[in-house]
Parts: sequence; structure tokens; C-alpha cells
Amino acid sequence: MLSRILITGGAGFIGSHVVRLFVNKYNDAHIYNLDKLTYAGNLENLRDIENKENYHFIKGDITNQELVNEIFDKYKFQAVVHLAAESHVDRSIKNPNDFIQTNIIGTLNLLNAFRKHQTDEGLFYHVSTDEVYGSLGDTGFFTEKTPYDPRSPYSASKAGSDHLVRAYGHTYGTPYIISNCSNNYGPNQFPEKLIPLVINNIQNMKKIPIYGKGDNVRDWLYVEDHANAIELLFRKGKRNETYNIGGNNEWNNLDLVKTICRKADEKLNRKQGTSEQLIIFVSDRSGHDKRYAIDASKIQNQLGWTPSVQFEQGIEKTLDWYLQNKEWLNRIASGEYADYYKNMYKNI
Ligand code: NAD
Ligand code: TDX
Repeated sequence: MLSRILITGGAGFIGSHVVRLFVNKYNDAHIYNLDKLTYAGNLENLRDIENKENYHFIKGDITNQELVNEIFDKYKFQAVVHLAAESHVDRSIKNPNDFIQTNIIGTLNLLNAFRKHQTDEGLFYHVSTDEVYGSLGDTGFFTEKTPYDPRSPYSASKAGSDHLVRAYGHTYGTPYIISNCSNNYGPNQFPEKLIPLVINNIQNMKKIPIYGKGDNVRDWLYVEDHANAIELLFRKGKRNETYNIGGNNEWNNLDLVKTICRKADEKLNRKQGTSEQLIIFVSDRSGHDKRYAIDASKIQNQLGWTPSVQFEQGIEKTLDWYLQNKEWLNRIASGEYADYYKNMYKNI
């Protein structure tokens, strides 16, 4: 049994859901959360489990090889679930360097440290994205065999880290699993990403920026379904294989935003149409990928995983969470993020 498990990026959006699941499920294991606490990391996300005996937090930067080596030497992790990353495409367009440092060099540092103590039963689990496969036209799906074609600095950095993980598996026998997932949504997502940004702006009656015509398509998956898929693969996935994870739930951005507006008006007792009037069309994202869609039949056929939360239900839960946790949003939106936001949307 794997009893010393390192999770990186556990204070972030998806990481916090993964840490909670592992801490609650693996009572006999020690779960270590290594996080630098960048603008995107927030320990408030883990308040409910922070006092559990099997949970340990380590503040640290994965780009620091010395620190990473030190904690691996000290705790001799048998398994790593690696989520720490710079994760926002728009930020990667403005400043790619941090993405290369954290996503590529950070992953390399973890692989090097893991390799020193690795055993055949151990596991280096890399959490990755469907964006490594590039962009689809109106039809088709990404499978595990789709050739890599990353098109933003973010996706290029994630593709680079995926390649490194596979290369370590091939060259040094590092036991690994990679999963490539579609767009996540749900509680605790930083309001720079589309869905929480829309909800935040609706609450504050601020303009909702839609890039281009709003006809780009994304496949949305509720974050707890992603966390459950990761935990299942961690237990039962085949070593040195890749799995796609997706929601089978495609939306174009404009339809998605309008749906959220309608539901929010209901919940906020506003006249229908009030929130939709906040929508404005702004210049398109540079190199904006047209469509992502995932073929998740491998994980479904081999391990029986399918999303358990339907979109209708997931978006309701998400809206309710943000409406009930206004202080969480306000605290986040008043910090460093506020300045970033100002620069980002000068054209509004
Ligand atoms: P996030 O931005 O919400 O969280 C990232 C976390 O990593 C934060 O807690 C941050 O403090 C930490 N971190 C960043 N740089 C670090 C460093 N140098 N050292 C240590 N910690 C550092 O990201 P997220 O949306 O939760 O994504 C988590 C992972 O899942 C990423 O690897 C991302 O590429 C992948 N992913 C995300 C999505 C999505 O829709 N959000 C979809 C597929 C895959
Ligand atoms: O204000 C906005 N207006 C808008 O039209 C924002 C923030 C986004 N968009 C569009 C761009 C995308 O087509 O909405 C779509 C979703 O945008 P993001 O939430 O920024 O997500 P995306 O770029 O698709 O990337 C996400 O999914 C894959 C995550 O941020 C990545 O970390 C993950 O790997």
C-alpha cells in the first residue's frame, strides 16, 4: 500500500478537491500537500480537513530543485499526484516564462527527486490537459492517440511536461500515469476562468467579456468528477499509460454564458434578461483554440468511470456555492488579481 503520498498544487482549484478526497479516503496514508501558494493557491479551500492527522502542508516552490530533493529525502514519498502548475491560458500569453519554469522545470525537478527513491509499486501521476492535443474543427474527438499539437504557451508547457514524464518512464523505468482532462468547473475556481468570472461579474453587475464571437467550444466537467477519476486511476490505472477524462458536455461559450445568466437571474430574483445585458464582445484571445472534445471511452471501458454530475445539476451547485461564498470571491478579487484584471480588460 502507498502510505506516503505527495500531492502538488493542493491549495489550488482541482488540487484542493483531490487533497480532500485522498485525505478522507486514505485514512492509513499520510497525504502531503506541496504548494507555493501563488495567487491561485488558497489554503481556505482546505479548512475542513486541515486538522486531520493524516494531512500535512508544505509551503514550497517546485522550481527549487534543492527544496524538492530535501523533502523527498526526508519523507520518501512512494507516490506523487502532480497538479501544481500555472494554469491560465491568458496569463501564459502575457507572460510565458513562469509557465515554462513551473510546468516544465518544476515537473523535471519532481521527476528527478522521485527517481532517486522510486520502486515498481510507486507512481508518478501527472495531471494534464486536453489542450496538449491542439484544436478541433466542428467534428471529431481527442483520443489518447491524437498527436500532440499544443498552440498556446500554457499548452506547450503542459505538453513538454507530459513528454518528460513519458521519457522518464521509458528511460529510467519511472512508473507513471498521465491523464488529460477537459475544462473543469465547480467551487473554489479562481475567478479568472470563464465560469467563476461570469458568476462574479453577474453578482457585481459588471460587464461579461466574451472573446471573439463566443462560438469557441469547450467540454465542461464538474471538478469532483475529475477528482474521482484521478483517485480511481491512482488505484487502478495501468502503469505507463495515458487516459483521457472528459464530461461529454460540449458548450459554445455564448450559449454557456447565457445559460448561467438565466439561472443567476432566477436565483437572485432579478428580472429575466438583466444579467444577459452585461454581455459584451471583446477582442479574441490570440491563437484561440476553436474546439476541445474528449473521447473518454478508454477510462469508461477499462475502469467503468463516467461523469456522475449532469451539467444542469453541476452548474446549479456551482452557482449556489459562489452565491453563498461571496466573501471568498471578494477576498480573492480584491488582491493581486484586481490589478491583473484591470490590465487584462482595458478595452472594456
Ligand atoms: P490552479 O491555478 O487553480 O492551481 C494551481 C496550484 O498550483 C495553486 O495552488 C498554486 O499555488 C500551485 N503552484 C503554482 N506554481 C507552483 C510552484 N512553482 N510550486 C508549487 N506550487 C505551485 O490550477 P487548477 O485549475 O486547479 O489546475 C490544476 C492542474 O490541473 C494543472 O496542472 C492544470 O494544468 C490541470 N488541468 C486543469 C484544468 C482546468 O480546467 N482547470 C483542466 C485540465 C487539467
Ligand atoms: O473572460 C473570458 N471570456 C471568454 O470568452 C474568459 C476568461 C474566457 N473566455 C473563453 C475562452 C475559452 O474559449 O472561454 C473559454 C474558457 O476559457 P478559460 O476558462 O480561460 O479556459 P480554457 O482557456 O479553455 O482553459 C481551461 O481548460 C483547460 C483551463 O484554464 C486550463 O487550465 C485547462 O487545462
